[in-house]
Amino acid sequence: MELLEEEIIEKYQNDALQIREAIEAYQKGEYLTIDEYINKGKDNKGKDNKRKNMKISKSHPRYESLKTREKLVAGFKEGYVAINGLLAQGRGECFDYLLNEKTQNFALEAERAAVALLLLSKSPVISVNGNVAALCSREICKLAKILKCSVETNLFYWTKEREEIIEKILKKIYDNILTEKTKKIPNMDSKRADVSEYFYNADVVLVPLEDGDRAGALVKMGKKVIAIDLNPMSHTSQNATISIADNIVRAIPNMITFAMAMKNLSRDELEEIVKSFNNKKNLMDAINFIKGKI
Ligand code: PTJ
Repeated sequence: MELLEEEIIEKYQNDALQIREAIEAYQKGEYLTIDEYINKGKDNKGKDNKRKNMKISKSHPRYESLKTREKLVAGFKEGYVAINGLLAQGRGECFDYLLNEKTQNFALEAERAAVALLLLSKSPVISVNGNVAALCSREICKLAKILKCSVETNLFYWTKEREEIIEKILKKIYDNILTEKTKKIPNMDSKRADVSEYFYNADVVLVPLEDGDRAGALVKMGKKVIAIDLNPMSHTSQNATISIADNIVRAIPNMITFAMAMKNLSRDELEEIVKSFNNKKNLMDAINFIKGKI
């Protein structure tokens, strides 16, 4: 491999798409900087001239899914969705297709149990990354308000700029946003380890759309972890206390409905809902459903 290609890989780090485009551009003699790459669909006034005629027809069979993609692309252009967030959505879509792009009964049960656990919690926190912010900031804040949860950003592809944009979006909607990252989750190397003291001490945390080592590390700290991940086989789904195999754009509105209906239940009733939920069985139901589709 030529030295410049190594430099490109070094420069773009984890961004496989940017690496490939940059190497191809370099081979054609037109090497792009990150800013040029991001702005190349814009005219000289910064307006998007590449996609402005793109309209999604409501009659399209995958209208909802295409609309969801557009939200992520908009978040990417606004600078707070990581480019890898677009890849993550593709990963999720593949599983959503196998789940008939619908909330299945096992997901609904997990959503109900998750709401019960959050209502029982003394110090619940909802974690928000770039994808979550683009797909459902408003709904996350609505759920947090009903359940009296704090909300905190947590980014895998961390940059100060992205963190600040997401915090600004959330603060416009909700007043309980935690921003001081003074603690580290033990035994974790990535930036995902950085959390507020409140998160560090939280008893229940909702961590949507993140796969890796954090859910396991949080469980080891003694926390109850709720995951939302379309892939029931992901590390996060497998490690969580309650794993919701559903698209976040459906899961959070369902949880809002449950929260409104359940917020006046007694602790005994909520405990009964949590006790009767079996996460291992629920995950197997999700995996068997997917198997049945293949
Ligand atoms: O904003 P950042 O920097 O924190 O980055 C966010 C992403 C999502 C890019 C980052 O957390 C990441 O790389 O995540 P992974 O490891 O790709 O895991 C994301 C998981 O979420 C995968 O298991 C997907 O199946 C799942 N997923 C993707 N989109 C959805 C989803 N689950 C539910 N609803 C979705 N819309």
